[in-house]
Order: sequence, then C-alpha cells, then structure tokens
Amino acid sequence: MFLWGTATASYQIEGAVGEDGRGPSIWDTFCHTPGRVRDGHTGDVACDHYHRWREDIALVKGAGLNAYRFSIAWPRVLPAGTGAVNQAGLDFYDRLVDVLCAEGIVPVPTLFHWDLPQALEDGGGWLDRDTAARFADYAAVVARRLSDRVRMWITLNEPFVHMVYGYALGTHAPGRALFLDALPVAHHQLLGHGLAARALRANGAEQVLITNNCTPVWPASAAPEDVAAADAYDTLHNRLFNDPVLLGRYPDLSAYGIGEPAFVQPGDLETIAQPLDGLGINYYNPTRIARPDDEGLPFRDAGITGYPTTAFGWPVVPDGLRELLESLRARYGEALPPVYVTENGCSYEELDDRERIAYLDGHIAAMERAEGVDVRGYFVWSLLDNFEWAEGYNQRFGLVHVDFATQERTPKASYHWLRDRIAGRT
Ligand code: GBH
Repeated sequence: MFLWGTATASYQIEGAVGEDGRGPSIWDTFCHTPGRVRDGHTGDVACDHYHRWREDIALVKGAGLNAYRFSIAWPRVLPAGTGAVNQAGLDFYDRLVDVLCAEGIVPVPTLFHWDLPQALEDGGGWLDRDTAARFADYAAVVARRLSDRVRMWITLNEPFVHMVYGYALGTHAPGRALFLDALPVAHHQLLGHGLAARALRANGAEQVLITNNCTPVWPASAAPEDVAAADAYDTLHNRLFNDPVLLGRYPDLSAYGIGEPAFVQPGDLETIAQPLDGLGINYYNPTRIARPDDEGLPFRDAGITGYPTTAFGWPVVPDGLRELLESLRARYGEALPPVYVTENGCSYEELDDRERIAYLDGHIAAMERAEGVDVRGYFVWSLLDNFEWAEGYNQRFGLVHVDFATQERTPKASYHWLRDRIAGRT
C-alpha cells in the first residue's frame, strides 16, 4: 500500500509545554531568549494540538490520507532526557496511536524532530557522545509502549539541519555558532540513529527509517572550480548523512581540511549502518553552488533564479524531486532501500491556495516520473499552519489554515484538491 500522508512535528504544533510533566526542551529556552525567533513568537501554545488532537486526526482522515507522520517529544517522555519515565507523556502518544489505528491511518512517529531535552543540552547536547546512548534508551522506552501498534519508525529528522542551523550557525536551538567545529553533532546524531535502530528492533519495531533532507546540487557553471565547489557542498549536505547510513563509511572531507575525524571510534560505522527498511527524504528545492570568493568554506550559495518562489522565497523546482530520487539510485544502487518522501511542501498565505496546489501537483508528478526508484510514500509538509522555527508563525505551510487567535482550523483549497488527487479524481 502506497502511503499518502501528511507530516507534523511536536514542538511546531503541540503547545502545552508545561503540562502533564513535560520537561523543558532547547526550543523552549531558545524561543524565550529575546531576539532569537521573529516577533518573539514561541511554541508555548502553537496549534494547541495537545488538546485538539482528535480534531486534527479527523482532518487527516477527511483528506483521505492513509498515513500520518508526527514526532514524539523526548521531553514529554523523559523530562530530564534520561532517568525517570513520565507515563503521562507516553499516554498522550498512546491515545493518539490508538485513534489513528482505529481510523485506518498508519502512524509514522519520528523520535527526534529537534526538541532535545534542555537537561541534555546542559551536558553538551549532541556535541556529547553520551547523548547518542541516551537517545537509544529513550527509543527503547517508546518502542516498548507503542510497537504493538506502530510498525514503522523514523529515528531522526534532518540531522543536517539540526547540526548546521542549531550548532554551526546558531539560527535554531540550541543557538550555537561553532561553524565546522559542529561536525561531531553529525556523528553523534548518526551514532544515536544506529543505536536507536537496534533498540527499536529489540523492542518490537518492524521497520526503521531515518529522514534526511536532501538537495540536488547544481554547479553555477561548468568551470572546474564551480563543479568542485558543488561537489564539496554535496558532500556536506547529502553524502555526510546518507553515505555512513547506507554504505558504512564517511565521504572524503578533505575539501574542508578534515582528515579522519578523531570522534569516530572503532565500531561506530558498523552501528550507524544498521540495515534500513526505508530512507526518508525531505525535499524542498535544489541548491546552486559556486566557487567561494573568500578563504572560508569551499563553496558559496549562488542562488537559483528563473523559477517561481514560495512566500518564503524558496525556488519552486518540481523536477528537482525526480532528479534527487534518480541521483540517489545512481549513487547507492542496490544499497538504496525503499524511499519515502517524508516531507514536501511550501509556504503561501492564501486560503484559496492555487500555488500550493500547483506545487504539490508538480512534485507528485515528478516523483512518479522518477525511474528505477522504489518510492513507497509521500507526506505533505504540513497538516496545519504551525510554528515555523526561527520564522515563528509568519510562514504558513499547512493544508489547513490555523487562526492562531482562536485556534480555528479551516481546510484550504489544497486540502480538498489533495483528497481528490489521491482518490484519482483529478
Ligand atoms: C523542514 O526543514 C523541517 O523538517 C520542518 O520542521 C520545517 O517546518 C519545514 O521543513 C519547513 O521549513 O535557501 O531557498 O535554498 C526544511 C529545511 C532548509 C529546506 C532550508 C529549504 C533552503 C531554501 N530547509 N532550505 S533556499
């Protein structure tokens, strides 16, 4: 059965940050630090999904979808990141999963969508190798509770974005600007993925995936300097996260002046390269890269022109999804497991969102054109307008409009279109 779904993430929709024993996460801290998030917005209330989840599942059902990707908030389950389990936090996801199953919607939980317990950040966060082991402990706790009903699990969401925005540039929580010194965050997340994959399977999980955000990389010109720069960018954005998981080795990082990284210990790559039941891919747009114009990184983002852009300013390039899927097949061959497009979507303001319809239509068609790739699912980002990280509530990605003053949900034109598209009526 092909999975047609939509995706959300805990901190972006739940709110109820102080309820039922939830501990603080790095995003609570970040949002409440002045100047970090646009307009001082926070996830304190968000979509109030923690109280309105039944209504929200009804919306998933009403769109004719057969799958729902959500994330579990680690600080609800383990308020201090480790140690005592908060049963009330687990109960929330237990009820959610029950209702999804009763409605015939496949639950696809992600264990980490960036809301790390603050207590773990205080001990170094993902810079600390120990966080990988704590993540596996947390995975085991959740799987013991849910794996009788949840078959498919995603460990991490977009470890690249969490490393770069959270620890290299500091525009996301935890707000650290370590530049290339953030590299251990890649390794410790990947190690956490591998350890969690084992823990999930040991506790009844049938299918384990990781979700990486991938981008086709376009050299700005055919000049060797631009091609080399594009290759360096491809290595950092795509290969650094896909190669160890699928091939059991890191790509060559010499363009960054990095040899064998000291933080990779014997046996780590075997752990990271656990057999996967699927690769989750989040696709938004390609990236055009040129040679650098200074001594810093070995590339420069040259920007894409000549395509329409979303309200966020991101270029709309549907065929990039076909290109990405086929490039994964070309690079990984038989090592590529079935692929699930775990996020694809766009920000627009309108309720009568014809541009979103065109975006989704174009991307679904591009996915279906991809040759030689076993694609088994497609999830729209997102079900609801929600807390768009550093942009606060200023970017609307939902199939369903949310009035944040009243919490009223209103399905957009794209919501109705998607239902008809899936039913084969368009
Ligand atoms: C995802 O990240 C997240 O998983 C999700 O939580 C989030 O809400 C959603 O996407 C929307 O942002 O500079 O024009 O080349 C997406 C990561 C990083 C994708 C920046 C697009 C660059 C656009 N994104 N990226 S551009």
